[in-house]
Amino acid sequence: MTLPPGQRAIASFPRFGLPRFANRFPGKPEVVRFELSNDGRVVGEVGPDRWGALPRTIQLSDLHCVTTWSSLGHRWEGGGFRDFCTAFALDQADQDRLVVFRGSDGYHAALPLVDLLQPEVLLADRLDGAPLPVAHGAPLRLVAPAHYGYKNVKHIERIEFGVHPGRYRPAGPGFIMHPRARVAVEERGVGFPGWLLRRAYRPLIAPTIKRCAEALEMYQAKNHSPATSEHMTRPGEGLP
Ligand SMILES: Nc1nc2c(c(=O)[nH]1)N[C@H]1C(S)=C(S)[C@@H](COP(=O)(O)O)O[C@H]1N2
Ligand SMILES: [Mo]
Repeated sequence: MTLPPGQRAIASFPRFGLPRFANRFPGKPEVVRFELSNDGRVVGEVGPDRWGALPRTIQLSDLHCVTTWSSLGHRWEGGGFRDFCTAFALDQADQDRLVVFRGSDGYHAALPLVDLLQPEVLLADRLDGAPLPVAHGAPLRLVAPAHYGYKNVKHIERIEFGVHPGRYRPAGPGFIMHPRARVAVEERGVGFPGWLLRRAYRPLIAPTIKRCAEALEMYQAKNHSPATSEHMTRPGEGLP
């Protein structure tokens, strides 16, 4: 089996992300609830009822992190993105416009609508036969397997349609976030060749995995026992 250029398979599926978001967790990971906006106007909220009424789909795919690790063969379940757009009558006319996904940890990323309307793009609430765990983006995450992990936003709390490309500022330093970040053509970043970014990123993998795992352990120690479920984090709690 061939991996995309510059990627290496790892046996595990680590929690991963920009270190500055590693200590932030969703307030209510068991409930899908997010806000929808179009062209800057809030058009409504999608809660468990509306979400539960959508057609469901299952899909197998690999996650490719820009730092070069790939985790293979995950079974995601949720709503197909195209079905989602149809069900909510979202404007699909200008496919160069961005859709911005915002996570409750403060992270965000955007893709042009044209990339999101591909059949394999999913809003996932289940992974490998179980509810999506916090480590991998509960309650809801984007699965866009043709794009690097950094476009696959976890803990979604807001989706913004119809955003003009000139109006969106990426979450990290500019060179990190390619507007499309297609794995097959190695759009790892902006302004630097893929081979250089591979070399720069590889040493960051092990310490980032460690940092993300330690933060998750602390979160679980605080939140996981039923006796303390009253103390589930509220939005903003525990932020640095
Ligand atoms: N909300 C949020 N989504 C995020 C990130 C993050 O830090 N916060 N990191 C991204 C990066 S860089 C990667 S590689 C993947 C990792 O997904 P995983 O933790 O399920 O392995 O999530 C992406 N989505
Ligand atoms: Mo990543």
